[in-house]
Amino acid sequence: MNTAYTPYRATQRVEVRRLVLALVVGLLALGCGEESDLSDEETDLSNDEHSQICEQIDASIGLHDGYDLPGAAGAPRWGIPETTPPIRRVRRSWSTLSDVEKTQVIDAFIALKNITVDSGDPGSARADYDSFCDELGLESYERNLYDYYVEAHVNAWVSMGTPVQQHIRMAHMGPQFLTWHRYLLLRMEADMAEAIGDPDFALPYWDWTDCYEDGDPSTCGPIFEPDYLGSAGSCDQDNNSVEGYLTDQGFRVHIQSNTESVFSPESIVCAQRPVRRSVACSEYVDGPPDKTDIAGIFDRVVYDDAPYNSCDTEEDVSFRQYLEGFSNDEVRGVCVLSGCSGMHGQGHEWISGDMASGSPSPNDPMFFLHHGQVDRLWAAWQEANLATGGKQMVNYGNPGFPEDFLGSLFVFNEVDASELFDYKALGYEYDTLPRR
Ligand SMILES: [Cu+2]
Repeated sequence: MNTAYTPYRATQRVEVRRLVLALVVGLLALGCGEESDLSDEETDLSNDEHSQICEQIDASIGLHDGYDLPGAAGAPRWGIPETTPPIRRVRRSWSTLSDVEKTQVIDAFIALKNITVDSGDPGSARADYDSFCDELGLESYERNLYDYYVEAHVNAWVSMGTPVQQHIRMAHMGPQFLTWHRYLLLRMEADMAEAIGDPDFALPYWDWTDCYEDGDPSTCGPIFEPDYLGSAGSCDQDNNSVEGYLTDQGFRVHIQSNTESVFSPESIVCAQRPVRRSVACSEYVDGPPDKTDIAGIFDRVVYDDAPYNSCDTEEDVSFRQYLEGFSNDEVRGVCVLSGCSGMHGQGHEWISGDMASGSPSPNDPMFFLHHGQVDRLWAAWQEANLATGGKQMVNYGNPGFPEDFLGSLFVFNEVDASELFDYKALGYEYDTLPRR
C-alpha cells in the first residue's frame, strides 16, 4: 500500500514559501514574532492588521489539496468502527479513573507507538502510511499507529491551504472542526481498545474545571501526575520535557514543526525526543476554560454562521467558533494564528509545548483528552437542542450546520460529516454532560 512521497508541485512549493515568509515578516513587523518583552500595547493589533493576517491565511488556502502529502496516502481506509449494540463505551473524566485505569490509558497510548508497520500486531496495516519523516530521512524512525494520527493531523493542518472548493472540508477554522476531530478520536479510541484487548475501553476526557476545583489551578495537579500523563514540564522552553511514566516507558515524539510557518509543509521537522509541556507559562491565557466559559455554549443557538471561517464568523453567534477559538476578537497576531481564546485554543495554549505547536499537537497524549472534552461539549450542546427541539430536529441537534459542509472529511474521505452527528450511534457516550 505504501507509495513514495511525491512532493507537491514546485511552483506550489515556491508560493507556499513566499506566503509563509510574508506571514512571518508581517508578524515580525507587527511585533508578534517575539514572545516576550512586549507590552500589551505593542502587541495589540489594529483592525487593519488583523484583517491583513486573516487575508494572508486565506491566501495560503488553495495551494494544494493534501492528497499528495504524507499522512494521507498509503494506509488502508477505515470507515465507522463496528458498533454492535453490546459495545457501549462510556467516556469518563480523567480525574474519576482509578490508578489502574489511568495506567491502562497510558499503556494504550504507548502500545500504539509500539504497533509499527512490521510488528504484525492488530492495526499494524494502518501504520503503513506515507510519512513526512520518510522523506526527511530520519534513520531510526519507525512508522507506528500513534504517529499515524499525528501525521494525519499534520496533513490536515498544513493543508489548511485548501482550494476554495475544499474549504468545506477543512479540519480547522470551519464547520468540520468538530466532525473531523470526533472521527479522529473515534478511530484512536478503537485502536487503543484493540491494542490492549479491551473492547469496552473508552478514551477519558480532561474536564478543564477539575483544574479549578481539585488542585492547584496554576499547574492542575489532578491531570499532570508524573505517574500517569506526566509532569507539567517547565516554562524554560529549552528544558520542558515531560517527566514520569510516559517518558520512562519510551514514549517519544517523532514529528514536529518549526512554529514560524505552521501552515506550510515546509515547517515539518522530524525528531526523537520526549513530549514537551510548559503548563501555565503562556502569557496569553490565565488558565484552562472554567464553568462560566462552558455555560456560554448554551447561549449560541446555531452550530455555525456565515462566512464559516475563523476570521469573520462571530463567536457570539456561532457555537463552533465560540468553542474552537482562533477568535476574530484576537488582538495578538500569534493568537490569530494559533488561537488563545475560544475554549479549544485556550486549552492548547495553556498546556503549551507540543500542544501549542499547531499541526503536530497530537504528539502530546493530552491532545486526545482535551479534544475529548471539546467533543463532550458538542454532545452536551446537541442534547440541549434535542431536548428543546424534539428528536425530529434537523441534523441531530445541530441547527445551523451548513448543508454544503455535510460531505466527506478532509484526509478521512471515507466518511461524511453527517455520519458523525449521532454520537451514541457511533458506540459511545459520556458519563456526564454539562447542562443548560
Ligand atoms: Cu486539530
